[in-house]
Amino acid sequence: MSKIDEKLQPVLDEVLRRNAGEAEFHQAVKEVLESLGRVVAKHPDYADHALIERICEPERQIIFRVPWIDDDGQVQINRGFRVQFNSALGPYKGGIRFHPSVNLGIIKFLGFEQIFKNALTGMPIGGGKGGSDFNPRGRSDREIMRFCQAFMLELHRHLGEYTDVPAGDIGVGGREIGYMFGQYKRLTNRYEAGVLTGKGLAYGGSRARTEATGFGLVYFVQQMLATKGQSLDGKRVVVSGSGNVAIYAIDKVRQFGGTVVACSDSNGYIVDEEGIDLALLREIKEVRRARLSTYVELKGPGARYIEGGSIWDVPCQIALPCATQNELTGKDATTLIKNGVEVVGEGANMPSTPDAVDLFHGQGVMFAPGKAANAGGVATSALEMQQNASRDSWSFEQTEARLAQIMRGIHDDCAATADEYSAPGNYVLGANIAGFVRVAEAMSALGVV
Ligand code: NDP
Ligand code: 2IT
Repeated sequence: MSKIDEKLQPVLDEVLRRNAGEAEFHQAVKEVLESLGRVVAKHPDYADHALIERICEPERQIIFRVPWIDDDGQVQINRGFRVQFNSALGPYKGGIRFHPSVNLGIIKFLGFEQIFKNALTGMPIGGGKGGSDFNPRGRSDREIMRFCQAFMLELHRHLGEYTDVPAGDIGVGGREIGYMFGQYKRLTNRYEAGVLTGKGLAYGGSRARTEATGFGLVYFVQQMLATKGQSLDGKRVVVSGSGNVAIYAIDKVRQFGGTVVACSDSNGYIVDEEGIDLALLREIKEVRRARLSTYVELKGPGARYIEGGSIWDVPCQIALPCATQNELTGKDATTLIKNGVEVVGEGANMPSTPDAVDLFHGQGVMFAPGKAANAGGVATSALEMQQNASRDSWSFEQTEARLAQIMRGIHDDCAATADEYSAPGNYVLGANIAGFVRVAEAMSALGVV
């Protein structure tokens, strides 16, 4: 288990003191600081001018009230957040999450991870994240629209294609981005396409953005397997979640010859030994917006639904957690290892707990951290911004080819950095250091701001 360097311990202590009670934010900062000991030993100048302390402190944090009226005419109050974490490399960039669990600590952890992820893409984007504790579950389409409009009524004054460019995350997909873009356009009287990404193709979206995170994750896993002379062909795979990232990870695994035998939602998981029927899954999640248990009713015998429990009990060679933070614990890791898991690739942000990551490293399981493996989504968002800036629209093939190339680049960058810092095969260290160095170079050049 990596330990924090004694020079960096005071930085962590200060983060813990200043951000009391924000457990997920503490977890994300600690993991990065544990990787940076080797960097400051080699390049002490990166610790000058409180550079690392500044990286841990958001440039700006916005919290606001979101009042809206539900279908029964009742006034509802939610809380909105946008944490503009770091703009050394470009405008703040990162998704918006609508989920009842959202609080400031969660948005800060996500914003902090986003800084390094976005740096790894090599694109000119800074790091940020936003969201609300609004629960979209069971809300009508009109309620979703009114909430998105109320949310944007405050948020719009903090955004702009050169300032801050949100996208989707949990609970925010194409529908919500459309309503937010419509409201931004109305409020500003500007058709500023580059202010949001994940837009529909009818109004400035990019082909392959919907698929990008899941596809990118599988490209990353393919690269890892290739270092051992292996491929996805014939592999047995388990994917948690059944949302945007999970669906397109399942799609790409199948294209590469693997079989995904299980996926989940927050109520339970399904097992289908024939391989998840993707058309059926998409119909249930994207069209009907129904619960995953519906799959078994529609598919009939052969598929099983298990209420509650852990999807990680299902034996597999490749595990792709694509639901949420800390969904894969040390206990789950022990089960996966016992069942012969070979590769774990994080599609979600920080889905594995620190003890799970230690177990994977200790047992020689190849492990891809989310900030590298799920970077294909935000990278394709940056390609959407490029298309918007040049008023162009690329083909699916061209966009996906760029995505594949970017994922290969991130993989090779992480692997080479891990080698350089005497930790071959440690993609966590590689990702944290490679991302950090890029941000640190820019921050040093920009002075104390
Ligand atoms: P979606 O809202 O499309 O899907 C989320 C899935 O995860 C659903 O199946 C949901 O189940 C499940 N889930 C959410 N919260 C919980 C929870 N607390 N416990 C158990 N299951 C849960 O979101 P995305 O697919 O977009 O996001 C999934 C993950 O990927 C998140 O960590 C996100 O930050 C990350 N990510 C997303 C990117 C993107 O481009 N969308 C890019 C990079 C990372 P249920 O329906 O029951 O809530
Ligand atoms: O976590 C993430 O990288 C995202 N939710 C996507 C962010 C983006 O701006 O596309």
